[in-house]
Amino acid sequence: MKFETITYSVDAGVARLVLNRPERLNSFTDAMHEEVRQALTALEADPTARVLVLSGAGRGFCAGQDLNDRSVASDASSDAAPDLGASVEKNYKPLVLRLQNLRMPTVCAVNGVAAGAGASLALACDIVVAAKSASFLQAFGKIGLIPDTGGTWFLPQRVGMARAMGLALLAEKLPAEQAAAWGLIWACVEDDALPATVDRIATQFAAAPTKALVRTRQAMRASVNNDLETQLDLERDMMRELGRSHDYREGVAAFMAKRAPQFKGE
Ligand code: T3D
Repeated sequence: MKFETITYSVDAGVARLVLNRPERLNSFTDAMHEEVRQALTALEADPTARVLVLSGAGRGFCAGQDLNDRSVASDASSDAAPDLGASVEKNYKPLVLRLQNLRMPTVCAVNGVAAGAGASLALACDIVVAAKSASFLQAFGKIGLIPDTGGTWFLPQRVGMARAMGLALLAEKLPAEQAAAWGLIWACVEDDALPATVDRIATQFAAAPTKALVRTRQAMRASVNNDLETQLDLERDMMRELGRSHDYREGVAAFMAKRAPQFKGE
């Protein structure tokens, strides 16, 4: 597919969506949101895709909303004042929900700074790997906003309330190494090792029992609101479903035969 602000491709089960406005640190315009929506629609309809890798072109991952993409009136009562709630409703909220509900795992390669909604976007992915020179910045506090795109949900859950509060209120860059040490992301690797590390994970996921991975994600996320008994019930129901799946039969058969499994993702 041909796009102006992103690139999108699928090869050997791996879908790659690259935010591609490097001169603006891949910040989001309305046009970019629209292209991301189109790419996700293509991805959802593609039976060959088994994993999504999200990354940014150039030196940054994503600087959140492009602050040039709208006129911000100095007078809040002016008709020209943008409705950021409408922007969140149309763009950022559906983006996070689509990623969270995707029928395949998602991997985010954070190659450089991830700021504002760009930081939240990374956290909306299942596995986040960052280059050592990358950083995470809750830039919202510097421009009079709150962490959106799920920021106020992801941050306290991943790093605890004290650190989440510090990150959001102080709006200081969190280096990737510290982000990994705090449990905000899965791993921080040397800059030149990022592509190979992400490729290794993507290749593994492209051959994995996809439905089981997606159910795992759903169960993990549901645990936030469930008591133990409800969670045990959920696990029972998912185990019942997966126990009837092709990939479970194949996984056990391959184990018994001491061969590599050929999962179909179903
Ligand atoms: O719809 C809605 O508005 C609601 C949703 C809001 C969600 C949000 O994401 S709000 C938060 C928006 N993002 C920010 O506030 C981050 C702004 N950017 C920065 O703070 C810094 O650029 C960074 C810390 C990310 C990186 O700093 P640095 O020094 O490495 O790079 P730089 O020189 O600041 O940026 C390079 C260029 O990208 C520069 O352009 P220039 O001067 O070379 O022509 C800069 O203006 C541009 N750029 C970076 N971020 C944005 C941007 N242009 C527009 N919008 C940006 N967000």
